[in-house]
Amino acid sequence: MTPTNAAAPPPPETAEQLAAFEARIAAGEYIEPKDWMPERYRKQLIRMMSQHAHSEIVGMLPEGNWITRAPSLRRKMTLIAKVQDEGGHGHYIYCATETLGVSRDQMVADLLSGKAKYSSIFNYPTLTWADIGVIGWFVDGAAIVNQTVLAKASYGPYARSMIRICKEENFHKRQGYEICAVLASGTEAQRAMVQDAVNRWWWPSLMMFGPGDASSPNSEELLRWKVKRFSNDELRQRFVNLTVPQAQAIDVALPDPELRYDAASGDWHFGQVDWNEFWQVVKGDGPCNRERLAARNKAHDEGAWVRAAAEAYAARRAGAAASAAA
Ligand code: FAQ
Repeated sequence: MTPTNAAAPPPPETAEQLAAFEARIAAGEYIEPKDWMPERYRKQLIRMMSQHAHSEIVGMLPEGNWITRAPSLRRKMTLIAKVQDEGGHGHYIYCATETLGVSRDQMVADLLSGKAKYSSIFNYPTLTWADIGVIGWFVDGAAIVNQTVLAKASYGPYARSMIRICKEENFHKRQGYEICAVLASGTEAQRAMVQDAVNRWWWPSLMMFGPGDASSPNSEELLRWKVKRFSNDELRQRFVNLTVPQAQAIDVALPDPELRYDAASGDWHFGQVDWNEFWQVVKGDGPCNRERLAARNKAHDEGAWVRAAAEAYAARRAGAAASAAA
């Protein structure tokens, strides 16, 4: 027997529907929630956007860890604002994902059970204050490279959610780079601290762009449907090209002996990413995967009373509105 709450299976897709959809994509049109879309497009978007939203939420944890230990009031205020922004980004993207017919409860349940993925980068620990600078510089810097392009993704709600997010990420990157610049021009100990953080975060930041193009099963479809506009390797290269001069400007070394400028291509050639480490982290066995999931579950459990109170309030208001209308 079909469970009463099971969603009806989508009707079969016709060749005409698919052709009309592909033509809209080819013409550069945005696809909106009520438009017809292939089931596979909807599923790919739910996968990618929910992972993105989870990343923003889990991404609050490594930096949140330093709010109580920020070295000055100015730094503390900036960090609180940044971490709050990331929470906001998660919520925009969850809202945008809900337009595809998946509930927020389902997405959150998948995160909390460990079923859903989130960005590998947030499974690394923040050991010193310099890590906060380097996260802003590298992690938000990488996010900007990726998300500026997603602001032109073919799905309207996703593209639009990226516009404000990118503006805020720009501020995050600047504050992070400024922390690094100050430390890099400070005492010997401060210089050593920022260099150590750069050494630890550089390679995991390059992993944020996903596996190399030859090992990226989703890219072909996402590029065809203009959700992605550039491949994982193209965006990784763009990030390296942007970041090398920034490191040079503050006299910090990037931990890659193979890094060299290639005049012919105009690119900075870089060494081999450790893909074994990447897959280990993605599969749940990174330095902080368990800690991150435990923290999200604890926050969810401790927030149960807020959800219950909000529901009771909404029910009371609905009751009051019904009696006023009667
Ligand atoms: N971590 O076939 P592909 C931020 C998975 S936001 C974990 O290449 P795709 C802001 C991938 O899901 C950071 N898993 O996948 C911030 C797939 O598995 P599946 C998040 C990864 O989708 C800053 C499998 O590997 N940004 O940082 C990763 O075509 C500071 C095969 O990969 C976004 O999510 C990874 N790094 O390309 C917040 C941007 N890479 O699902 C707080 C949107 C790949 O088939 C503090 N997403 N995988 O089981 C994207 O642009 C794409 O989804 C990629 C991956 C590029 C991440």
